[in-house]
Amino acid sequence: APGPDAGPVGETVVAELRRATAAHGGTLTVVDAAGPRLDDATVRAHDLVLVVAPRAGGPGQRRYPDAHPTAYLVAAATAGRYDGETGGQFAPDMVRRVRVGGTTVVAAGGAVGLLYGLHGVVRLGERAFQADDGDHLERPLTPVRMLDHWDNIDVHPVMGQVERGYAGGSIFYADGRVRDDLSRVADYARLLGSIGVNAVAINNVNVHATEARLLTDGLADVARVADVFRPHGVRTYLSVSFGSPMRLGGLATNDPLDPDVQAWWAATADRVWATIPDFGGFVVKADSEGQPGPFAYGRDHADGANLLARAVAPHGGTVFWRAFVYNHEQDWRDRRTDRARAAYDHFAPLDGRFDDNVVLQVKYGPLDFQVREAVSPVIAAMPRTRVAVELQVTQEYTGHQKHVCYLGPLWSDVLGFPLAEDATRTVADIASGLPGPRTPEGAQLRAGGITAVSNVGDDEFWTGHPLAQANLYAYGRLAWDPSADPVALLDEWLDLTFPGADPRVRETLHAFMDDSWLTYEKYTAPLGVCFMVDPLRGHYGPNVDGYEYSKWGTYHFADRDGIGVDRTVATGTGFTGQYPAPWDAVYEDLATCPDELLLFFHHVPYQHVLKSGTTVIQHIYDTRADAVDVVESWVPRWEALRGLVDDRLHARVAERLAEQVRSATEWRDQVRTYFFRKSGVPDASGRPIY
Ligand code: GCW
Repeated sequence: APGPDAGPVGETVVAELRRATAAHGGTLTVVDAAGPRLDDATVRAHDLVLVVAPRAGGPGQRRYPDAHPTAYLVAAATAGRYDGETGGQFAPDMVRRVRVGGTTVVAAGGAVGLLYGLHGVVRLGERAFQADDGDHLERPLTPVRMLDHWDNIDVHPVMGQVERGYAGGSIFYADGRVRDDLSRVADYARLLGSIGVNAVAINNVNVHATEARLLTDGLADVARVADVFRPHGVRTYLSVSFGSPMRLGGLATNDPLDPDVQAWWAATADRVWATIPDFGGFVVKADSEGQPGPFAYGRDHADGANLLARAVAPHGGTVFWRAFVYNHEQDWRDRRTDRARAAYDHFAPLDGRFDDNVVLQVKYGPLDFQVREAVSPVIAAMPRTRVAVELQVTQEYTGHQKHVCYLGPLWSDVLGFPLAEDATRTVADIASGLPGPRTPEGAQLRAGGITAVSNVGDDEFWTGHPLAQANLYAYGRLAWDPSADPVALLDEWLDLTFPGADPRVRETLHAFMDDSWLTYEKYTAPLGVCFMVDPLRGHYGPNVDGYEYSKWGTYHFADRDGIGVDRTVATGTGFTGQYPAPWDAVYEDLATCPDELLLFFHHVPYQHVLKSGTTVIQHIYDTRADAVDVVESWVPRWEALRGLVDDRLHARVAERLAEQVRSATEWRDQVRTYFFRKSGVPDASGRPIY
């Protein structure tokens, strides 16, 4: 058994090692610092030794370099022995992997680090045991790496059970309650632990009546879910409704300044933590798309967030307060209101007013998880606020897990974007509380975190499209290390998912996936103009004017002369003015605005010449047609892999590819035809228009 301090995560490490030795040979020796010394253990080549020792300088260290097992995994304070750089002070999630006398040693400051180190060894396989493997010290850039589930308990007639879910029903809920059998959740927890995700919110941010009760009547069930996540280092969170005091507590108001409301939240939080002592906290969508919030009481979002923050603070809880607040009842005739401005206009003035345990959760773009958006200026606008960046793994706007769309490159661009302080601090730096050379005095340097909407369901392949698993994988790995190369992460995923496969499998999947996000962009909405998706099919497939005359605030303004949204300060909505230097000027000026965001920031004539040398209209024609050619070329290549991958998986991907070709063709023909009809400009390539 592991040592007294290792806890449930330590037990997972032991279980993983037992599983590994059972599958691959060797034996596992577990040395408890409180038990017999390592000298007394019989250690042979190819053995694994797990040392769990609560104290630095404890027994069991001396002989590491002398015996020659395959690997030692050293947890807890003994890790200090291997830590030259920090003088023995290892954070629990810090991992060192080093070769000592022919043995691979993984040392970590705590059981969770050991778990990550162990999964790291699994990822590397043989390479972790090569003499020249070197000495690696790793720790995650940001302490909270979260997945949000938009899962409901009830099944909605149109939305299904998981809002924006494309992989079947919820893994958490069935038959109107939390599942009795949580074995699927246990597998999921293991997956998350293996990629370093350490927080999960288990219900939809749109909190409906049944799900609201998870916070009160449902706590025992939430505790069962938390028990399943805990052994993999994952903390459980709930999405809660700001309207809970009235809805659940029978109060007359939800006003954040009302003492009864405050007392209700405090008592509720007390019960939550009494039931689940390591509970993470709350995620809140307030005053957004119809959810209740502080505006109804004339209060602002700092009042609202701090109400919950003060209730959870005594327990070490955190409130993730979403910044996705905008007018979803806009009049399309109104050209001055710009949805892209909304989050900044609401939140930037509140900088400095949020309590320490509030994290403002900001979508990466100012609109809504589009395939191409500028990075949200809110992320840089609040130096005295903890900020988390929200990504979307579920493919709401990127093909519903019917299309191959590997999102690693998109997230890598976003997280690495040098947004703040004259481009000296990236989005990931801000989310991680890292200072830059020009970070202002008094800035809040506590990490917020990185979070994303999950893409899994009870589907046989977890994610509908089997290749969409790569997005879940890449999300975890990028949240751990935002500087990781997304194509290299795809290699890791391919190795782990198709171990020992014929080299053609890797080659083919790289050919499909590496640039699949850009391919998807090329057949959908052009040059950052966004949307053009079908409202009636949940944002799937083309409908160029689908949102043009709607209340949702997402317009492209195409007419016979041109297209795009003028968001300049000079002549438009003024949105570019929300960016720090140099981006305010870069985006304001047509001459410096990057092509891919041109129509996000500017309204231009169709004959406007891009930096690429082609006109906007010809770009629209060409890229849509070229992209469909690319997707079509995948079909025979996948066919050629029949027999080289699992048959069911092959069939599922083949079925999805056929749908991707159909849908991409529809995109191509509708978009090309639409713009020909609007502009009257012929396609110089002469390809068909209808
Ligand atoms: O992307 C939009 C979705 C909504 C979602 C909302 C949000 C959960 O279309 O389904 O609601 O964003 O992020 O809150």
